[in-house]
Amino acid sequence: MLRPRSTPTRELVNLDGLWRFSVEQADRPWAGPLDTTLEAAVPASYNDLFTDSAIRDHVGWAWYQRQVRVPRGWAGERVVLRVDAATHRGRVYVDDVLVAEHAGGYTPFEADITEHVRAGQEFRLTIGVDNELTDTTIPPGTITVDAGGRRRQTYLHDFYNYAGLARSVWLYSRPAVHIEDITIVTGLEEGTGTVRYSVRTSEPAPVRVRALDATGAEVAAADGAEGVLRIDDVTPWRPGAAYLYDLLVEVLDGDRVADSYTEPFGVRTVEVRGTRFLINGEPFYFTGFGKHEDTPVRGKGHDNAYLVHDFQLMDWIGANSFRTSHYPYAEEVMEFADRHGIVVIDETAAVGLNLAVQGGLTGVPPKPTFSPETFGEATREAHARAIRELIARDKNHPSIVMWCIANEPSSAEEGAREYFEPLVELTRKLDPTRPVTYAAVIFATHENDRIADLFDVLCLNRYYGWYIATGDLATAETFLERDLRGWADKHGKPILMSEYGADTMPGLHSVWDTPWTEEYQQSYLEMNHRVFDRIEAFAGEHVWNFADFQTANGIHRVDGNKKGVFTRDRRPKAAAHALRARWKPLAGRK
Ligand code: BDP
Repeated sequence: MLRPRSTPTRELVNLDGLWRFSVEQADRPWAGPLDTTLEAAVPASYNDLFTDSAIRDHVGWAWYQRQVRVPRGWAGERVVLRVDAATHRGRVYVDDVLVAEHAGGYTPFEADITEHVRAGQEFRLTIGVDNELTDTTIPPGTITVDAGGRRRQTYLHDFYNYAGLARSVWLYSRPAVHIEDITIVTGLEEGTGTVRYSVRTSEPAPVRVRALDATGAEVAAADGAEGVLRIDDVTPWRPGAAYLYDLLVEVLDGDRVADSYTEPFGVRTVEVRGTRFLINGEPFYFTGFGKHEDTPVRGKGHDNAYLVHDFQLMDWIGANSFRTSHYPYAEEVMEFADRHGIVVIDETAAVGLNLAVQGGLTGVPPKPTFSPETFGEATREAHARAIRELIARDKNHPSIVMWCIANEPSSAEEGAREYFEPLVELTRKLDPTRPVTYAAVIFATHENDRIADLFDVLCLNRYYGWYIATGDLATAETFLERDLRGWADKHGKPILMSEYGADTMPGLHSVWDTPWTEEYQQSYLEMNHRVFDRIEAFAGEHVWNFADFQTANGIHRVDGNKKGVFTRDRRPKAAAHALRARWKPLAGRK
């Protein structure tokens, strides 16, 4: 799905701002003006905006509404409404007419509303957003009713169930005959870049494409909806040294340009060879974080100030990459990574497909994770849709080097292989060019995991010294090394530590190995690094987490998860300086 852009043939109106808001009309299909005095900011999760816990803990539909005027110059154009994300399910009404419905809280959807609006006139736009999670949503969850008759949402993932319109809403115009999709796959042959492109149009029409370099000079051109461009003396896209070209695509109607759209791209290759992860044929060692979209007040609301600042901090600390744990991030984030040479592992929202975590450290599930009664056919369908939509949205970003299709599924359980095999196949069919991975939970060992061989890279989440051998780093070091060597010996694939971390209260200190202190977080990370450096197959390290983040209430959480190397307001804990000392020089060494 193309991102809405202003082009010579398309106009764009951003609908962010203050919208009327209500959770009162709960589950009623919407009709009519909203009776409310509340206003909610868009983009932002609604939960933390208000002081009312009934809104924060609301389970079900919430309603956003505003008036929108269609620009008067749009007569004769198609008018499209685009919602970047409605978490987790969205319904869009133009006046009283339902024009779009979409499930999946982190991918965009749009509706052609031409038949329902008039250029120059206003319409009432209402967006309903449902935050419910069930056995058949991605991510999954369970709704219970408490003693007081209130509905409660529980879930198996460790971040707060923020909901609402956390990303932008757009109105744009496009011509009747238009470009629907563009796919770009690049290759490098000596000094020449190959750009395989394919353009889908709304109806058969001649297509012309031109590749422009960063100065706007044309470096290749072709006619036809599919083909290969060759760029001599190409400047590749490199980690830390981004270079972007533009693909200018035009649909022709005789001599007239009916539609025009520019898609940026970078020329780079990605490959797994033995235990190495190669970008442009050169070994790449990941340093960085699992992140979250999470800030005070906004919840998961996209914010360009935090975007810039987070990337500044990542640069300061020597991080060359991150994983979009545990859902696709805003498209602005992906584009920023493209422009600044930051490497991304792009993850679906399939987090919590694991009932074994309910068994605590025994790892024994109270009921099977993969079964028709728990996560079955319908869950897998929703999961497949999440994969399709992620790849459809993100396939052209050079920064994205790998798809991560699930976080910590119960991969040691019966049924895991049957559940995952078709999903891995689907991912490879949709994008044969990028490696595929999943992040393996600590209960999945090299001995009992049933799915690792289906994937290209072993991403392991390990917490020795935190959840296991708490406060005993010597024992933790032995456990960790044994665990990692087992995986390395068995699979001969690159290993990336996709999560390791220790909760840390800023300002708490000790001369001993005391969990929660700043010193302990540092010693914990150092212990991990000693082990990584002894294992040949290591291809990278992503600390959990970049910053502290909000979670559901729980006795093991102190106003959220405190494993951040930065606090929630982005101040460094002591470990940040230690990581910086390791990572800054690493770039040249590994
Ligand atoms: C891992 C999860 C991550 C959690 C983390 C933790 O992948 O989402 O936040 O543990 O416990 O199991 O801090």
